[in-house]
Parts: sequence; C-alpha cells; structure tokens
Amino acid sequence: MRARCSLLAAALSLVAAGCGEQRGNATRTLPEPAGAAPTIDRRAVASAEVSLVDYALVVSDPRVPRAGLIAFAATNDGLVRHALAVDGPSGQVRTAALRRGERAVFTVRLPPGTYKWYCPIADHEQRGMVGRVRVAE
Ligand SMILES: [Cu+2]
Repeated sequence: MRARCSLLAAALSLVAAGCGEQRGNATRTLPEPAGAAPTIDRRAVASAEVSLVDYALVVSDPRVPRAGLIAFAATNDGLVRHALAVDGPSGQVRTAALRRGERAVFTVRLPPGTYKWYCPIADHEQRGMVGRVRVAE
C-alpha cells in the first residue's frame, strides 16, 4: 500500500512537472479584442476614411477616384455615439452606432456622382456632421 502511494505521488509530480514545462513553452493565444478593427473589403476599387468627431466629419479628401464598389471606413473619434451614413442610389447605407474609439467599414456600389454623407444619429447632421463625397468626378 505504501509503495503504491509513493508511486502514485511520483507519477503525479511528473505530470505536474510536465504541465509546468508545457505551460512555460506554450504560445499564448489572446482573444480577439472586442473592438477589433474591421478590414476593408478586398473587392472594393477605392476607399474613403472618415473620422467622426463632435460634431463634424473629418475627411482628408472628400473625393473617391474610382466609381464602383467603394469601401467607407469610419472611426468615432468623438465622445458621444456617432455613425456614418451615405445616401447612395439605392438609399441609405450606414454603420451601426459607434462608441468612442470604435471603427466600422461598409461597402456600397456607387456610380460617378456626388453623394451626401452624414451622421444619422439624433440631430448630428444639423449640428454639422454632413458633407459630400465626390465619386470619380
Ligand atoms: Cu453623430
């Protein structure tokens, strides 16, 4: 009985040591962060980046060089919730309401033309979160 116990203890300590070593060498896989930055659709022929602040659309260039499938990326750099909407030929296309620091991407097929883009939340458009994006013009 005593022999069996010590054997078992030895086996357990080996297992424990083995586990410790494995843990030390294992590659840790971190969970995807909740606000992981979405990526631009590869099929898009062009893209536009918009920074949403309280209360304006901050855009480095409101022109998109090519018509077709356009990717719009919006980041909420303000304090309150914002979203980006584009009024395309088939109606409004938009992101969900984004919290501070969140980013979202959507694609919409746009022929050449000038389109309104804005924040569709509450009265943000009236407060200045509106502009025009020119596609292939
Ligand atoms: Cu807004």
